[in-house]
Amino acid sequence: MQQLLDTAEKIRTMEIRGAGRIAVAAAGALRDYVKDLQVSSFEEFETKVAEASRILVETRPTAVSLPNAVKLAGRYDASTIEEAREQIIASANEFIERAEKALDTIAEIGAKRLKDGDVVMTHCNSHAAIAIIKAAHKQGKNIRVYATESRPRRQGFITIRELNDAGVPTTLIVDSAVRLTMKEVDVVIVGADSITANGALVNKIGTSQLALAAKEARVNFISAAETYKFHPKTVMGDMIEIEDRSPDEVIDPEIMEKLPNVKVSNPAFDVTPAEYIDLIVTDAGAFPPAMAFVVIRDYLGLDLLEN
Ligand code: RUB
Repeated sequence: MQQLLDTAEKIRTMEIRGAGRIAVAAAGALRDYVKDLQVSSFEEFETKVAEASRILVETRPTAVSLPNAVKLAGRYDASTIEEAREQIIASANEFIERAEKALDTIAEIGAKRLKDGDVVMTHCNSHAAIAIIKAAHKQGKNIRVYATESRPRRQGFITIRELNDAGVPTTLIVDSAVRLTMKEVDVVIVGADSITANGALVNKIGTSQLALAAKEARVNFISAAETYKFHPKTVMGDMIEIEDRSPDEVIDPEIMEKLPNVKVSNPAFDVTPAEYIDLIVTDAGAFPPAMAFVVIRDYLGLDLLEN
């Protein structure tokens, strides 16, 4: 259990972050927990797996990759402990493998949308978005990137390091420079934490500002999203919770102490409506956002709706 609790803590504190990474880490943690689980009855096994799944899912509320991963990794249809254990280990390994392959497929499909000489803007740090940029660069296309800083956690610094290491010419901008810079951009590529049944994109706070500026400048806006980032429960009308994080990420607590009339709001994600999105590049193909329900039904399965 300690290992699973450690992984949960790393997700909560964002030592492990990004929708894809937290999904893979959670699937691996559940698998390793089940491997060593000592119980005296099948009922106890079921209770303990459900409890471990809940702990992982409750670490962060917005990225649906997390509950989807835990459900897909935790799948079993067995009546003995040993059978169930084997099935969960196999399901988790299958999920992790699928997640890794998905990035390669997204890179391959997405790179076709980039032309030699294109200028790309990206936001925060998305492995799926970066996979596309790197693939196009590797194909010999001359790609330049504008990467936003992404306050308050500055995940843009991870992005510029990764692009630097790949040899992609990159310019860092502060978040408020997005609209001014958009006139030099050919395509925006961002990741996804969740995609709803009506094709809306939930991603790092500020993503919707890139989308607004892109629409105004007639720049294509693409989201790179593995199929496990589509949100099954939104089919039933469920709303996605936007994570509210600590004010300490935005302002030094000592400064805050001296400002008794000031509050800090620190929402971590925002929602970009479908009409601002030209294309969602997934491991099942590149679709317009209007196809989101079909992706949920055909590639995830509506059985994910069950608790
Ligand atoms: C990360 C973020 C990323 C998506 C997609 O937010 O919003 O754009 O998670 O990333 P945080 P990836 O840093 O708060 O986790 O493509 O790597 O899954």
